Amino acid sequence: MKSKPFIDKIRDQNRLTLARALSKIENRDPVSRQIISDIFSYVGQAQVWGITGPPGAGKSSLVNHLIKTVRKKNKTIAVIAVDPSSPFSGGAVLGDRIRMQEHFSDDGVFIRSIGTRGHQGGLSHSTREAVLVLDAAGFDVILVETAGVGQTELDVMKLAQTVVVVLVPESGDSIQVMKSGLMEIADVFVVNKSDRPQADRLVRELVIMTQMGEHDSSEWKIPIHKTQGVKGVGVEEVAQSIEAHQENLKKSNKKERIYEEFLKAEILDILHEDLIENFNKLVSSESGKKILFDLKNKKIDPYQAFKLFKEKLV
Ligand SMILES: Nc1nc2c(ncn2[C@@H]2O[C@H](COP(=O)(O)OP(=O)(O)OP(=O)(O)O)[C@@H](O)[C@H]2O)c(=O)[nH]1
Ligand SMILES: [Mg+2]
Repeated sequence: MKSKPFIDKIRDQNRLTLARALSKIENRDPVSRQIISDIFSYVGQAQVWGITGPPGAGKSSLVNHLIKTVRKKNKTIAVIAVDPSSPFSGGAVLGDRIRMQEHFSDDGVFIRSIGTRGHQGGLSHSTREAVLVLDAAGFDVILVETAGVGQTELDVMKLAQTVVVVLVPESGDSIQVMKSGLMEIADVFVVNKSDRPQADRLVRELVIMTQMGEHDSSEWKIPIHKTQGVKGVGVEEVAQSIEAHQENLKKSNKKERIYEEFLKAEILDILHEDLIENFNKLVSSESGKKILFDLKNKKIDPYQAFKLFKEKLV
């Protein structure tokens, strides 16, 4: 019996095919270009949620309960846990496995982690392409979780339509939130571990901070929720705010703009990857070596060398 074509297996949400496709993408295997080309006509339907915040804030615990709210509505969900520090992946990291294991036998839930595999800069590229594949596969919601507050995490969050920023009382005051760049990307704030002291103080600070950022009464007002991730307290309200934000995006045409930015970023990443690859080939070729030789001997300066490379690259 002839096996089904690749795209049909993706559309069937065949676990093995999805896992293999995502591994190729994660490894930046040249095959991933063909994968994206095969699936692209099916993308653009999914809601893409991002969840970020300091390590250990309780994001995965919250995601575990958010999955339940999505499933209650009979919608399907794919979760991508992005782990910049880990060269290992190909499955969920151990902690996530434990925290989300109750969903592993549910066909409507797909969980996968993505590490760097030594391609630090390519993490948002891999994650974006993973989102494209899962979108084409027909998942209603794609949830991307990143841990940390660095540039990589902020870059990855750019691909989400709705970003939930999770903070905890002990992660410091709101000044640190301002400095970390989380303020600019947050559509919904969550103060998790609200069973601990100081949670109310952080909420009050966030209320003041978000009000300072509002200029226009028609603008989206960033909601602030108190939660307890392990028990799921307050998660229903977070899910409602995410839905409200998605509605707001649709009404204000912002969803279109976010999608355009998403696609622009994809082209830019392809351009970057392609240039680097060609440059690396060229620099070790005979003509590349000649340019380097002339540069070393000061026959040309770095900008002239760049021009010579550029002529050969395009
Ligand atoms: N006290 C308390 N502990 C919590 C709460 N939510 C999560 N935790 C605990 O916090 C720890 C980290 O939870 P995770 O859900 O793994 O946090 P995370 O943000 O996904 O962690 P990383 O992905 O490693 O950054 C676990 O030990 C949880 O049991 C909460 O509301 N209150
Ligand atoms: Mg986690």
